[in-house]
Amino acid sequence: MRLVGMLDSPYVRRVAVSLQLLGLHFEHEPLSVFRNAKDFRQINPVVKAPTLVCDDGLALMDSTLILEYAEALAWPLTLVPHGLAGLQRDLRLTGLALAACAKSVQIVSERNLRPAEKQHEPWLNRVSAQVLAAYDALESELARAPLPLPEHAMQRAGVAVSTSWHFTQQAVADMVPAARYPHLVEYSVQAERLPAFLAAPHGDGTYRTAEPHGRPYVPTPHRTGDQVQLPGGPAGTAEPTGLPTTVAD
Ligand SMILES: N[C@@H](CCC(=O)N[C@@H](CS)C(=O)NCC(=O)O)C(=O)O
Repeated sequence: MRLVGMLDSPYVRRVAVSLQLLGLHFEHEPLSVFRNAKDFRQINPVVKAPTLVCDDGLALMDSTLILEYAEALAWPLTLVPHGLAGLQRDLRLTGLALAACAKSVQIVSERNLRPAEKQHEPWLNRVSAQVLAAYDALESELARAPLPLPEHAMQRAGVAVSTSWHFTQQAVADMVPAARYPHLVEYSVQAERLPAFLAAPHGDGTYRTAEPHGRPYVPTPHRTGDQVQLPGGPAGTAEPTGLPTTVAD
């Protein structure tokens, strides 16, 4: 499998981290949807990051749909919680995180792609309010009931929340003051220490699959009651190219 897209895209990073947590091997091609649009188009004419080129050559897009495919591949490993209440909370947090992510990306695009004289302040204000509303809700959720410590359990919502928060802080921190979100900050700090996150650092780097040893985290198998044999998964290291990070692409 090949994951195409830059790790300065929160969606690409979400997929890279999740694939690793699920123990799925993949190669990473850090193509930019802007700077490498021509090459990207050869792989996926729609030029959307992330794109996952499956082993049979079919290209999937959209992080949520790619992760649905990954979950099917990784069975019985999963990042999705069992039980209705756990699933509901996971969906609530993941939805908020993806909304915060989408609105953060819109701010980056407005600032970096649109000429200054054409920027529309009412639009920026609207989007900024949406980002803050999403993070306010996430902060309340974490204050009310903390997510499990990342080193003990990292599930779909945990990946979405931490990759989204990290992206926002890297790209539009001035719009979302960290001091207002202590629970999110603490959760993100812990998540970013996990090997799966360290292997996919925000920026222009390339995720690389490393030796299949040292993966400290084993996702929850689907069948909790059974003794399910969990396959060994890869750990990763990334080698940043040192190129400057510009827009989320
Ligand atoms: N909902 C999509 C959003 C993906 C997305 O918007 N990716 C951006 C990069 S951060 C992209 O492909 N931008 C190029 C474009 O839309 O033309 C997902 O979850 O994958």
